[in-house]
Amino acid sequence: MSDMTRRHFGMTAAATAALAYAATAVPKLAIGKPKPRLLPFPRGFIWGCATAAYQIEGATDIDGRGPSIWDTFSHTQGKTYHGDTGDIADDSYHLYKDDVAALKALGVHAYRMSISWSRIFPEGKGRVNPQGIDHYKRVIDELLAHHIRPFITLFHWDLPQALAGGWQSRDTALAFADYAAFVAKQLGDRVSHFMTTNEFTCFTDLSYGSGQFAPGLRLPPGQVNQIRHHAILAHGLGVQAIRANTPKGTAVGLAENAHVYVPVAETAEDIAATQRATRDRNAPFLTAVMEGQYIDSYLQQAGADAPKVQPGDMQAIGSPLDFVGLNIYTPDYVSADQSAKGYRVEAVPKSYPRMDQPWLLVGPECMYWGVRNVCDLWNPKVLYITENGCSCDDAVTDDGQVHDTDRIMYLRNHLTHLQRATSEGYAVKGYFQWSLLDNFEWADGYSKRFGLYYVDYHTRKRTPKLSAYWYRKLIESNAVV
Ligand code: PNW
Repeated sequence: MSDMTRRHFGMTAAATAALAYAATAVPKLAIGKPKPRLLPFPRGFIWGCATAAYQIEGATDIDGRGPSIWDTFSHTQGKTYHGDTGDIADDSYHLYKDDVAALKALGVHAYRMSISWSRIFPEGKGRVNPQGIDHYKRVIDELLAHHIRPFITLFHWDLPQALAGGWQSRDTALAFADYAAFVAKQLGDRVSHFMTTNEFTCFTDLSYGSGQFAPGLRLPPGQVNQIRHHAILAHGLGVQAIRANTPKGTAVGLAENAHVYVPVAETAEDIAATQRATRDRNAPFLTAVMEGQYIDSYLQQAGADAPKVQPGDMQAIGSPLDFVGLNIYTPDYVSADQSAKGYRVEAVPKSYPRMDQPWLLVGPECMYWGVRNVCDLWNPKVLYITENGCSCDDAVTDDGQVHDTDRIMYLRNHLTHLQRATSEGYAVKGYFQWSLLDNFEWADGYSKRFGLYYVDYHTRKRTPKLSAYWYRKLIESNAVV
């Protein structure tokens, strides 16, 4: 230990020597002993992969599908990287049997996929397109034939273009409930888990506020707050519609990318601060859903821009859930302070490590703290990690393989921290890696690869990356490997 370090930790020379002795002595004692199974997950833990319709299906013009706002947006000049669109994507609409075989090869127990609303209701409401629902029945039956459980997301951002006003209109929440009721009735005999919506912020704030996602509007905060309200109302009405149209025992939840706060130090003060931050900063979305109310700090901050709420809305929004799905990628760090709020969210230093994506900060403790803070605040019955993964600069090398050791590093570290949550008894029951395949990464088009399988966008050939072999081993062992 250098003098510098010793001084930094305020240690005496004797203490330093003792530490040095312990460091050499401990490994020696372990030699020759049988190795315990490191970091096991509970029995029955569900391992899966996730995708979303517009990102993988292609076939946008086929079998009666109506256009969605992502067709319009991606075909608008300058909105996506290189003008990429989901017109073909992974062509999973046609190649779904290959996708199921890919899932089977990984040994997953479950597959989280979404349904394209405009395949079922080409105009968003009213007329049903039977070919749309038939397609999903075929996909789901293929999964079931291979003993893979479908987890169905009803809305993953591809809103039917025909719905006038999109999420600006309260009617869209009502149309969503009708769509949810129809799909639940059609698929409830073979699907045990439904999620209403995916990631409120992305289809409200990023779509109508900053404009980086479809429909690409930049509206003032008051209007965005109203749009947020319509989104969580759609979720709440959707929960009721699914319940009313499925057999008893069907599990209903959502998939939400709540902000996750990691304590700077694992002390009582900083931990309490992360809880305050979690409740406060997720106020328009997860907090409202879990508590059935907008908390005072949100309403005060919004002032005249607060959402207009109709009688019964908050009750629907707070409909009890069977599970909460968390999409967890990245942390924010929080410490306790003397402010009225009682916490400070730390700014992100320029040198903070990232994966191949500017927003993808590497902080695997977010897995543990995301689960813990949500459980400690709201005690949901069950949690699933409905997404976690990263984009990497993947390339097929001369040996025909993709050696994505950086993805393995990212996933292994996140799962190590998730294992901590399960070992402490938090009710997290499953994990869905994002994503099975490289796919259309929204405004980033095909420039960002998140898959366990590499997709050649000329041939649609799928090649398992090194991380796919690793994930299979992890599932086989039900432990971090
Ligand atoms: C999620 N951010 O999106 C979505 O659910 C997926 O469809 C997507 O492909 C995946 O994560 C990877 O991006 C996010 O800016 C988009 O922090 C943006 C952010 C987070 C999640």
